Amino acid sequence: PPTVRLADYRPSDHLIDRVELDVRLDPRDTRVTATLALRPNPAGRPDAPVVLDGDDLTLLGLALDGEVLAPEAYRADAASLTLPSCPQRPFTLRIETRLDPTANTKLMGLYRSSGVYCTQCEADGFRRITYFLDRPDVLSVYTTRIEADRETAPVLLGNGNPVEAGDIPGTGRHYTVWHDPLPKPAYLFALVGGRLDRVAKRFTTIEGRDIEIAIYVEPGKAERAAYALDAVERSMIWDEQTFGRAYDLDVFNVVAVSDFNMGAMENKGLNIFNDKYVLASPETATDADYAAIEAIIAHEYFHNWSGNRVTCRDWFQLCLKEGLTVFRDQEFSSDMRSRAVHRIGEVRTLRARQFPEDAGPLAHPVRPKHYAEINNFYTATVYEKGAEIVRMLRTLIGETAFRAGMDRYFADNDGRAATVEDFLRAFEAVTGRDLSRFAEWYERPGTPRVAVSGRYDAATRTYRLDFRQARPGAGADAPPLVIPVSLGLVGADGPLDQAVSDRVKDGVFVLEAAEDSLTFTNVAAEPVPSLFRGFSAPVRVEASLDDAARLTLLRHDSDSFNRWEAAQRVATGLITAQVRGDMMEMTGADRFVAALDTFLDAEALRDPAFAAQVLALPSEGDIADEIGQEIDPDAIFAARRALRRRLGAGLCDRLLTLREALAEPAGTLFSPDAASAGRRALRNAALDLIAVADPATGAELAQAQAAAAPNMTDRLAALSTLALLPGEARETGLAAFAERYADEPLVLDKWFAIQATIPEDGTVERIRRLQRHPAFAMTNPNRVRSLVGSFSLANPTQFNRLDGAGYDLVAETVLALDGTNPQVAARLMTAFGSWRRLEGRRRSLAETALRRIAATPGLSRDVTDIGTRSLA
Ligand code: B3K
Ligand code: ZN
Repeated sequence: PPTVRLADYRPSDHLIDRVELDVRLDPRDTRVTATLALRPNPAGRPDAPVVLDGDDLTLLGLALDGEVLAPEAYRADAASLTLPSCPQRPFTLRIETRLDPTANTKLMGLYRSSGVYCTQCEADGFRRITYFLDRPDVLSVYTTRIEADRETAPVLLGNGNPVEAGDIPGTGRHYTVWHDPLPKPAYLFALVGGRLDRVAKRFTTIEGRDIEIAIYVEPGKAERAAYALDAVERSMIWDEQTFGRAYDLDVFNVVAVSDFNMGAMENKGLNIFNDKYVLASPETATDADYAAIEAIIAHEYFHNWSGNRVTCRDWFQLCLKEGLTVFRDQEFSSDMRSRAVHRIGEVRTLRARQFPEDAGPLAHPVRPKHYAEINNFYTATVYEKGAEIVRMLRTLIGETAFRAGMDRYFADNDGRAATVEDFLRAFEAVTGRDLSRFAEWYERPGTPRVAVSGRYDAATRTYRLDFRQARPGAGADAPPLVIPVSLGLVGADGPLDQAVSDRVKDGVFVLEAAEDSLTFTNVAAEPVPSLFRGFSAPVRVEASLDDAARLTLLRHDSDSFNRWEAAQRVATGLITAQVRGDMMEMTGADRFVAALDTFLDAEALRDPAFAAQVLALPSEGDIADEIGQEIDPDAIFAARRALRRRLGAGLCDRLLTLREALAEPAGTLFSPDAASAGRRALRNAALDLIAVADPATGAELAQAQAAAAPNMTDRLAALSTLALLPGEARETGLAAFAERYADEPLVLDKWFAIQATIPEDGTVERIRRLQRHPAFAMTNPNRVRSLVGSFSLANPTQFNRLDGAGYDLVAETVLALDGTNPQVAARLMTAFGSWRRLEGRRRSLAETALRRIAATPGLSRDVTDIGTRSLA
C-alpha cells in the first residue's frame, strides 16, 4: 500500500465552504445527494483538477452549477471522482450516490446496527457516504436533511441544531433537517436513524445558553442511561470550571449502538457510542464499567473543544486531539474520584499497553512520520503517551501557566486545523520559554531509561543524586530529552522536607542533559530517594534501591503513587528472581508479607481503593515487560502465582477479617461512587488472594458470593475467582451465570471473557467451542474482543502455548474477520506485536502464524500494514 508522509503535506487545492446533504435512508438502497460549495484554495496550486475521495460508492448523477455534466467531463470510480478542468472561481457540485447500509460490515461510513442506521466517519469513512475532500483541514458548514420510513426510524438525528421536521404525506416516510453552524471536517459528520428510547435533561451553560442533553438507547433500556446522562452534565460543568470551555449548540445528543469498532466517537453535537460505554445498571455493570462510562462520556464531550473547535491539520497530528483529550479526561476522573488511585490506573494502562508497543516492531513516534493505514495509528502511544507529554508540560511550566497556555491555544486556533507546533507555540507565548527541545518527545519512539544512583555524605549532611538518561534504539545523534523528575527524600520516620537543593523547584528537577546530578543539603541521615513521584515522566527508572529502602517508601512516602510503586518493585524483584531460577528468596518474601501486613493494618480501612491497588501484584505482562527478552510466559505465571500464594497464606486471617469488615449491610442501595467501589475492590482482592492460597475456602466464599451478590461487581469477581479453580463448581457457576443473563449481550461479553482468560490447558478448545455458541457472532466487535481479544491480551500462558495452538486460534480469527471488518481484524492482530521478545520456540511459532496471515492473498490494507510492520 502507498505510504503517506508528514513531510509531503500540502494544503488542499480546493476548499468546500458549505455542504448540503439530502440522505434518503433505505436498508439496501440509500440515496445521498450532496451539494458542495467549492472554491479554489488560495494556498493550493492554481488550475489543479478537483479530485474527490470515494470508497465503495456508486455514482448516479453529477451536476456543476446546476448543469448535468457529460460523462467525458469527469472520471469516476469506486475510489475517486476527478474533474480534470473546472472553474477557477467558486462553483457548486451536486453529486448523487447510492449505498447499501446493510451490506456495510466494515462499520465505517453509513451502516446498520441492530436495525439502527448510524455512521462512523473518522478517520476516512465520510468518503463511503459521498465523494468529498475527505481530509481534516477542509472545514465546511453542513446542513443535513435526513429522510426515512417513520415506522422503523422514528428518530432521525444529525449534527448541530434541529431546524425542521415533518411527514411526507402518503409515503409512510418523514424527515428532519439539521444545521451545524460551526465549520467542521468531514470526519465529524454523523447521522442516526432508528427506533430508540430517550432520556434527557436541560442544562444552562456558564455562558447562559439553554441546552438539552439527550441520550438515545435501544428501546426498554432508558433507565440504564441515567448514569451516562449525569456524566455528560458533570463533564460540561467540569470543562467550564477547569478550562473555561462551554458547550456551543442548543442540543447535545449521545446515541448508543451495539455494533461499533471502538469505544465512541465525538461527532459534533451527536456523539455515537458503543453501548458498552453508555448502558449501566447495578445488575449488569461493574464498578469498572461505571468508571469507564464516566471517562469515555467525558472524553468524547471534551473533544468538543480539543478536536472539534480546534481540529487537526492532518492525521499525523492525531495526538493533538487524542493525547490532549485523554489528559483532560484523566484529570476529570481524578477530580471525580481518588486522584492517587486514578493515577495508579493510568500508569498500569500505560505500562500494559504502551510500553510493550514502544518496545516492539509496531513502535512509532507520538507524532508518526508516515503511515500506510491511518486507522492503525489510534494507538496507546498516540493516546496514552500523548497524554503523558501534556502532563509533563504542565509539570514543567506549572498549573497557572498551563491554564493560560491552554486558553491561548483555544483562542488562537478556534475554527482552525492545527498542528503540534501550534499547540506548543501557545505555551511558549504565555511563558516566554523555548519548548523546541521539549518537542523531541513527539518525534522518536521508544521508552527512555533513566538510571539514578545516590550517595550520602554524613560528614557534610549532603545527599547527591546522579542521573543518566538513555534511549534504546535512538542513534548517538539523538538529543537528550527534557525530563521532569518530581522527587523528594524520605527518612526512616517520614519525608525529609528540610532537605533542599537549588536544582529542585516546587519538588521538580528538570533533567535536560544526558547526565546530570544534584545535591541536597541539610540531610540529617541516610535517606531513600522518592523518584518520579506521581510518575512524572513516561520512562523506565533504574534506581539502585534495595527492598528495605523500597519498603521504607511504601511506609512513609508522602506520594501515594510511589508508595504503590515501591510495593510493585519489590514484588517484581521477587518474581523475576524466581523466573531466573533463583529459589523464591524466603526472607525477602517474608519481609514483603510482613510489610503488607503492617500496611493493611494501618490503612486498609482508611483507603480501601488504594489498599486494593497495593495488594494487586504486577501483571504477567508487567513482569514480561520487565524481563524484556527470551520471555517464558509459563515461568512468569508460576513465579507470580507462587508469590500470590505466599501473600494469601501469610495474610489469610487478616484478609478474612477485612472481608467481614468491608461487607455491605444487607439492603444497602448500590452506589457506583469511588469510595463504595473501593471497598468492593479491596474485598474482592482479598477473596482472590485467599483463593490462591486456600482453594477450598476460596471456592466456598466465591460460591456464596456468586449466589448472593447484590450487584454485578461482586458477582463477576466471585465468578472470576471460581474460574481459576478447576472443577465442578466452576462449570456450574458459569452455566448459572449464562442462564441468568441470556438476554443481556453486555453481560454475556463478560461471560465469554472470563472463560477466554482461564490460564489452563483446554482454554483454546473451550474458545473454539464458544465460537460456535449461538450467542457468538463475528459481526459484533464487542463479542470478538471479549472472546478472542481478551484471550490474546490477558491470557499469556494459553495464547503463547508451546504447541502454537493459541497463535493459530488468533491467526484464524484475524483471517476470518478480515474480509468483513478489517479494522477489528488488524487490531486483534497487534497481539503478536511482542513476538520478538519471546523465548526461541514460541518466537518461531508466533512468527510462523504472522507469516501465515501475511501470505494470505487478498488481505485488507489494515491487516497488510500490521503484518508488514510486525515482520520488518
Ligand atoms: N476519535 C475516535 C476514534 C476514531 C477511531 C477511528 N479508527 C474516538 C476517540 O478517540 O475519542
Ligand atoms: Zn478521542
